[in-house]
Amino acid sequence: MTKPEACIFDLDGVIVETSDAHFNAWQRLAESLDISFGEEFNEQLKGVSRRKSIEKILALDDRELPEDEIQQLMDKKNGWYQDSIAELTPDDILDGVPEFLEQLQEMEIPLGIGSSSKNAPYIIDYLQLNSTFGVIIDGNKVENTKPDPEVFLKGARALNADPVKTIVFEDAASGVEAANRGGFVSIGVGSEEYLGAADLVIQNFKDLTPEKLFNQISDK
Ligand code: B16
Ligand code: MG
Repeated sequence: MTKPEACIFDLDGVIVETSDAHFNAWQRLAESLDISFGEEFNEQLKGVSRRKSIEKILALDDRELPEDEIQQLMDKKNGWYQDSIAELTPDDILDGVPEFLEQLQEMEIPLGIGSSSKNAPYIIDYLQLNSTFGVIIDGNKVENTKPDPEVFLKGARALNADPVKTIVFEDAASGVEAANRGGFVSIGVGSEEYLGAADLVIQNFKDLTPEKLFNQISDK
């Protein structure tokens, strides 16, 4: 692939490792309801909204709860999650990511965030990345959660980029599916086992340069 028109990054699991904080908070909540789940099920919670996540957890036990209780449970989980992310600093940006972003900026490639998280604005502040991304589309700005492509399509539109010529970086199967459904070039960040649907899977950003990556992407 030649130089893309834009690059859109998922946040949790791509720029910063907050997936464990989500996992711990959901597990703690599930335990309080006598529901248990492990890492494999947790993969299904990555990239999807808070609402979809609690629905999936309750469905594990065919549990149906009134709306006000569901709301209270989501608030409780979010409180625990917010406590743990309040400690984030720029040092928590994942290895290789700052260098990779800098090189993309030097190439004048517009950059955006496409996250399902309603906490994305706080995380970006803690990481001091506000000026890096021209466009931030998060869970507060979309109606449909990943795997719906809305978050990335809104990002591409705001960056004035054609999805076919835009790269999306994602750590979740739901996010890779969203990128593919939107017609983007999808890069899975993590394990081939869960992200095999991506156009290309990378383990992380360590020692990766934009040139190396673009060369590895075969045209769709
Ligand atoms: P919140 P991403 C997603 O962020 C997480 O992967 C997912 O686990 C979480 O449930 C979702 O955000 C909603 O997060 O409760 O903070 O609104 O990976 O799309 O950046
Ligand atoms: Mg993610």
